Amino acid sequence: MIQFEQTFMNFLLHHQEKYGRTYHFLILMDALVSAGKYIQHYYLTGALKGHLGRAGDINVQGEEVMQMDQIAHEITLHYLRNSGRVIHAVSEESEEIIQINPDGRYFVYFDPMDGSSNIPHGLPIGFLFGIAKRNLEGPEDGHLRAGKDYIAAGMFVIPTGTFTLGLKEAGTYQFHIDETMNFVRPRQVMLPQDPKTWELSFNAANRYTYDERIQRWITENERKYAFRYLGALAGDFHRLLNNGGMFMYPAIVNHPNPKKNRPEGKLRLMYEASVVAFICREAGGMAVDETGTPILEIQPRKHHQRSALYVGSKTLVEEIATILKKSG
Ligand code: FDP
Repeated sequence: MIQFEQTFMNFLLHHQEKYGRTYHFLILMDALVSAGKYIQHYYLTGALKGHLGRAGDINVQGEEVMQMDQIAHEITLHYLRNSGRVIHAVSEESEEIIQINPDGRYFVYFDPMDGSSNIPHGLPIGFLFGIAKRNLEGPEDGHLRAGKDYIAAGMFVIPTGTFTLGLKEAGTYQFHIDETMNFVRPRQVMLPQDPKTWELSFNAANRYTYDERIQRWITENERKYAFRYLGALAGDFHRLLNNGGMFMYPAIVNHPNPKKNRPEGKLRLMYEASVVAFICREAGGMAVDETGTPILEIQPRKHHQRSALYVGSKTLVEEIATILKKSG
């Protein structure tokens, strides 16, 4: 018996109709989903083509390998340009802000290949993006948007073939890629309330470099939860959304080699932390930085700004925020 599935595009068309929205967003989303599929394809075949190597690697033909993160960046830019809807884009792979179309309607902030340590092994990586809309009431100054001003944020887990999309005040949905390369079977995701399935996710090797208050919290609470860490934000966050708990990448402030401290955190605010914070809010959770400030409230000062991140089930993140707000 054939099982007919609802496609992502069909889901989105109905969403736009229900909320009386324009077709412009559909065109932009079509571009991002096309990019997601192409990146998926290149990643799946990357080992055979020698694309999963490290920078400067030479393939069997003696040519310098084009790196997967660069390929993913080029693919995404191609589709964003083609959509005609994007004013400018910020990409992890480009030092400068990429000006595209002054008459566009949206700003797109993206990381086309997140979780680089997994690339040489073909293990899951992420393609993350946040979308904000231009000022439609008056002149647009192109300033960088805070997460609270995003209208949508999404995450492809590649090559697993899952796509998660948070839509402003309308929820978070997950889709799976099918044999025809369509994302299908929308399912609304809410973080589970019951702590039974909750997990903690952080790089345990960094544990003794965290602020003492965070170290203490870990010692007092870790036995209550299972521990999981893949080393790619998209994969770790995907688990978290379904199981609940907390992912954290705290500031590094007690490294034995002070030069290796990262008081601002490691993850990027605009296309990593704010993306998962937005998706999480739409799924009933929250996210804060090292000062306990909600990630979505942080106004970026620069496009590659870093931030510490605590994201997940509200009660856990609120507990951490209370600790972080008290002076050390
Ligand atoms: P990566 O450096 O491997 O690209 O921000 C990038 C990121 O991966 C996240 O995807 C991931 O959660 C984190 O950094 C992993 O960092 P550690 O290797 O320090 O744990």
